[in-house]
Amino acid sequence: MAKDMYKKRKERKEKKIMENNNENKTNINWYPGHMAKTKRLIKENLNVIDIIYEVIDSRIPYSSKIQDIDELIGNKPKILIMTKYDLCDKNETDKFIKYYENLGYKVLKCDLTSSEKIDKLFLLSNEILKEKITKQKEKGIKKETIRALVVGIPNAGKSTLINKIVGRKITVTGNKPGVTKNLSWIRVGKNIELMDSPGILWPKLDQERVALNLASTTAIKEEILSLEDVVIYILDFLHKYYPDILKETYKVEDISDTYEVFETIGKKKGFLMKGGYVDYDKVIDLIINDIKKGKVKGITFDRIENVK
Ligand SMILES: Nc1nc2c(ncn2[C@@H]2O[C@H](COP(=O)(O)OP(=O)(O)OP(=O)(O)O)[C@@H](O)[C@H]2O)c(=O)[nH]1
Ligand SMILES: [Mg+2]
Repeated sequence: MAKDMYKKRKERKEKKIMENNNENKTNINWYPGHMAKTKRLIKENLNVIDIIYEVIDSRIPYSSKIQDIDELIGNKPKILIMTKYDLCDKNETDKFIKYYENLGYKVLKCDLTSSEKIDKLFLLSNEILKEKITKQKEKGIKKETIRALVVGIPNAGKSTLINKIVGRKITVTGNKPGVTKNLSWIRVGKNIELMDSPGILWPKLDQERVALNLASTTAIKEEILSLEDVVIYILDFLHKYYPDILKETYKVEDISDTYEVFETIGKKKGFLMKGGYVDYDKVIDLIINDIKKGKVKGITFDRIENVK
């Protein structure tokens, strides 16, 4: 029964691949209305915003960067905040930090779950805005409040960042995309205001690898890519770049037969259905959750050599 199930799945997958090959490979055209709305609202609010805090996920330092962000935010001063640094492969992610710094970005890496304060963000913000504030003072304009817009893809940690800055849970967070629904101003102390925003993506997820990376880190929902495809991608990726993590976590070395891998993991975990067959869906959920909850960490899904 389990084998039949697997066969059916495999056939479905192969059919899908054939269809994709016939049609221009990946054609994931997914852009919900609320993202278009968020972009419009950001544009409308831009004139009162002094600085942009662009939040990206350290595990996908390329895939989580909104492609058309500069078209959206113009040439406003900005800081690139790399969250989840505790979960990434520092060696690989640091290459991206250098890359972005070379492009002129101010980059701040952080673990928002740690107790460490994030004062550096304000020092950096003041440093970046110093000239503007001085100029305005000369013109007789007293700048009372710095307004920062927090922007990024879904689930990157925007609301968690705001809670950390404020020092309490002022906005709702959650390990799934689409938690924040509206734009809202949050006052921090006397002279800083932050604007939280719902996650946005680019209209076309036209690079398959980017789409899979986003799904692997729970930035896009299941309806866009099947969890099974995502898990097969994760296993392949671990096998290629992190064989030790694969071996240590799942006691698996050879992944040439996905069916065997699911069997091995399922049996070890006791994910058995009636008749002793392995429940593949449970195996799939396990792997997705291990990445999502940071049980499997030290992984960066992007590679600098793939940046176009
Ligand atoms: N380990 C770790 N987890 C983090 C970090 N930052 C955020 N998270 C977790 O990531 C998940 C998503 O965080 P949110 O702040 O809700 O993300 P968001 O960008 O506001 O997401 P949306 O509102 O859905 O767009 C939460 O479970 C956070 O606890 C970090 O630096 N390290
Ligand atoms: Mg949020």
